[in-house]
Amino acid sequence: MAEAYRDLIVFNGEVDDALSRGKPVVALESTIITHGMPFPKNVETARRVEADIRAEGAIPATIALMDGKIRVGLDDAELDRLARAESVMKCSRADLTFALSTGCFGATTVAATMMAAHLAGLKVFATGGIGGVHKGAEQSFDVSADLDELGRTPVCVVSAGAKALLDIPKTLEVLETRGVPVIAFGTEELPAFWSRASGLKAPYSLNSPAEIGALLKMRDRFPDHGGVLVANPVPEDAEIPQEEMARYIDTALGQAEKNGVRGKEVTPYVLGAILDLTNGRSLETNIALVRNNARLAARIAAELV
Ligand code: PSU
Ligand code: MN
Repeated sequence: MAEAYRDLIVFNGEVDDALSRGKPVVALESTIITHGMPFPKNVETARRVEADIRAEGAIPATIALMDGKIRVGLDDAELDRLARAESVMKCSRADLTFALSTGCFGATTVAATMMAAHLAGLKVFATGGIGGVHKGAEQSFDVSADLDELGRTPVCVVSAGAKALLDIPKTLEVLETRGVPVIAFGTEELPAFWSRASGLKAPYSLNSPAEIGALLKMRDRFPDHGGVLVANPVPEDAEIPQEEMARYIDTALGQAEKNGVRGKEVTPYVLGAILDLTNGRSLETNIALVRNNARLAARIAAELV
C-alpha cells in the first residue's frame, strides 16, 4: 500500500493477513448493498457473495467509508449496519474525499471502490454492473464516473456487462476512447446485465481466468494503463431475456423522466422501478449474476498471486 495513505485505510484482520501472506483478495463495492438492493436481501446477498469468494480460496474485502476512513474488509456486524442504514451517501470519485473529510457514512460505487482498492493494493474487484453512458446523454450529459475511473485506475472489474438501461454502444465507445479493454468471458457477445445477449459483439473474448490473468500482468508492465473490464454473462437459468427486459426498462425510464429524477439518483431509482415491474425477479437475477462474478473474480485473483 502507498505509505501516504496508511492512516486513511483500515484493513480488517482477515484482509490484512491475506495480503501479508500473498493470498488472493477480491474487492467488493458497497453501493450495491445500500442503493442497489432492498433490505434484507442486500445483506443476505453480501454474505453469500463473501462465502462464494471464500469457497474459491480467496478472501473478500467489502469497501466502504466510515468515520473518515476507507474500510477494506467489513465484519458481519458492519455489513449489517451498512445494509440497514437509512442515509448512506452514494460515493463516486467526486464524493469520496468529501465523505472522508466530513466523516460521514459512505457507500462506494464502482469508481470509488476502484480508487480504494488500488490504494489498498487490491487488483481484482467483483460487482454487478458498471455505470456508463445513459440513454439521452447527448442532452443530459449523464456519463458515469465509472468509465473515467476504468480509464485511469489499474484494477480489473468483473461485471455482468452494462445494464441495458444505459446506452451500451456509446458506453463501449467511451471505454475504447479511455483505453479500457472490454473482455467478454466465455462468449463473443457482450452481456447486458440481466440478459446474456445485447446484440453487440464484445471487443474481446477470453475463456479462462489464466488468460485474463496474463492480460492483467501485461497491463501491469505499462504503469499508466487503467483498468480492465470483464463482462461475465449471467447464468442461463437466472437470466431475463433481452426482449422482455427491454419492455421493463422502457417503462422504468419513462417513470424516471416523468418524476424528474436526475443525476446520481437515476440508477437507484430505475433499479427500484424495474424491481417492482418484474415482481422481484430482477433482484433474483441481480443476485445470481453478482455471485457468478464473485466466483470468477476469485479465480482471476488466484492467477495474480
Ligand atoms: N449496478 C447495480 N446496482 C448498483 C450499481 C450498479 O446493479 O447499485 C451502482 C454501482 O455502484 C455503480 C453505480 O458504480 O451504480 C453507478 O452509478 P452512476 O451511474 O451514478 O455513476
Ligand atoms: Mn450519472
